[in-house]
Amino acid sequence: MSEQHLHPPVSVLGLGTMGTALATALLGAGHPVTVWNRTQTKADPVVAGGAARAADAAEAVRAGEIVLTCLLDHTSVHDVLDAHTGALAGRVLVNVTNTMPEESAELAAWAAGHGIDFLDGGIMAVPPQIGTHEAFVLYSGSRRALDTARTALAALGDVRYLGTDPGMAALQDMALLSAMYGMYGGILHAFALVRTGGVSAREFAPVLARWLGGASGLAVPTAEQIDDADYARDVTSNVTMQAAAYDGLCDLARARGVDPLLLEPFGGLLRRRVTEGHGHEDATGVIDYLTTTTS
Ligand code: FVH
Repeated sequence: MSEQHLHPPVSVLGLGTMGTALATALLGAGHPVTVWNRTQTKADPVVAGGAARAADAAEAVRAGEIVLTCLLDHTSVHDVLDAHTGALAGRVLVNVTNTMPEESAELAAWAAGHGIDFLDGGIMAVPPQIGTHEAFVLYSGSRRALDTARTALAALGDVRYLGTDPGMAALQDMALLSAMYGMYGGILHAFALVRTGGVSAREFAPVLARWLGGASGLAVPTAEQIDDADYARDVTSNVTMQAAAYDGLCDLARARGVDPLLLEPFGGLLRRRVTEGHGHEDATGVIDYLTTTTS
């Protein structure tokens, strides 16, 4: 197998914090890497690390069998690539810029219209995790693009392909970020609460991390209740009990001078489940207030 086949040349367009981490990981895995960034000086560290500097985006596109875009948003992807569709034709374009599912679908249609093999990616890692076992990246779109780029993409993190729907990676990326931010709000509230008792964040962090690690186990049984539409199965903590306890959380926060604004909405939904006759069920049924679709 040729060196070019084992380590296809990759061009990275966009050298912000994440793009720099991606280019560095690709270099570390032995790929020839060409880089371009709007503000040229940001390329200096990866060029010093062995990447080739492209004079402009067109040169970068031409240098890569695989073109990886890591820019600010959907608009910036078009800003950078629209003038280079001719050079992109026949190449694999992997876009790991955060986009909404509809924007990913738009990019896929745009790419198809120009003969570009398109894969959309959602990076589930922060820059220092890139290239470590902690990183995984969701991909969706062209299967052929995935097959061509797979060895290069494996250098960035675990490759998780979600199928040909180009918006699927973005949808699941947004869902995971939504879950993370919900959790992060809870973490900040918890730190604020213990601070009222003189407990520092550093002191509390280990037990909080242990608790959250265990709480992640909720995902699977909750999923089973949702998919089977059976919120009364295997209930260990009924909603009536949870709503009462939850009110206590908000009351305690107020009494301690901590604003429960991040907690209150969920409490209202728990109470509504009780009022509407679901007090014997698990809290999972709250999902029915969040969505009008069931599939
Ligand atoms: N950093 C993170 O923790 C997250 C992890 C998950 C994935 N996100 C997404 O990755 C994309 C890039 O994020 P980033 O952290 O690298 O962001 P910045 O450091 O702010 O770099 C932004 C780059 O985009 C370039 N850029 C912006 N607008 C344009 C434009 N109109 N034309 C050309 N380039 C543009 C910017 O260039 P410059 O300002 O240096 O000239 C940077 O290279 C992002 O989608 C995250 O959501 C990161």
